Amino acid sequence: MKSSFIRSYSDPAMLPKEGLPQVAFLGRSNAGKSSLINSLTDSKNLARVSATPGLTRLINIFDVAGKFHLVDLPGYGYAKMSRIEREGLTALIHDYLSTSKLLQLAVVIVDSRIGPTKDDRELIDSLHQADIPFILVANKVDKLSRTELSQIMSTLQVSVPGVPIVAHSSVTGAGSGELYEEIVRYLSASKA
Ligand SMILES: Nc1nc2c(ncn2[C@@H]2O[C@H](COP(=O)(O)OP(=O)(O)O)[C@@H](O)[C@H]2O)c(=O)[nH]1
Ligand SMILES: [Mg+2]
Repeated sequence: MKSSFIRSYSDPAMLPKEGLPQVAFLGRSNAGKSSLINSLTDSKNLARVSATPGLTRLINIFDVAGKFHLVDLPGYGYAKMSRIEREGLTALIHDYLSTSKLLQLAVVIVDSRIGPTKDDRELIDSLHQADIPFILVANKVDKLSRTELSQIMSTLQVSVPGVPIVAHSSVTGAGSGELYEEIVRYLSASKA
């Protein structure tokens, strides 16, 4: 799959108003978003995988196979961030979600070992309120036993009824094809 970095924006108002449909990737800092973007696009270093979380304040846009634009939003919920920084980040994310003309779908990445945090739930609430459809990714499932996996999957199904949930691991590659299929299926259905 041919994917490429397009550019970074610090201000959501500068994002293009015309072009391919956008799929926004959102998640807590350290939930594995960059690794997931790499595994989804079959690349080693498209989105930088960081061992120092909470350092990205930019919105990065990638072209995925000429089919859609993947919008990588800054990770939220980083503990070492000041309150002001945290609020700025939340504002940036909400600005993007409420002003983007091309946003069609969001992908919310949750660390399956931790489950949905307060920040994850708040984000999910704002997606519901803004009527933005989303797919939920239970990430890092390589860290779970079968029992733990089925527990977290049912917890998630109960908390977001009707939302597709993909169990994913960047270590094993599990779920990455499924996520891609879900995205493309959603985009082609909404075009019709
Ligand atoms: N076991 C495991 N570790 C992962 C997985 N995805 C990411 N990680 C690790 O989690 C940390 C954060 O990953 P990163 O992709 O930078 O997360 P981001 O902050 O959400 O972009 C890194 O140490 C990764 O190696 C996964 O699927 N399984
Ligand atoms: Mg990252």
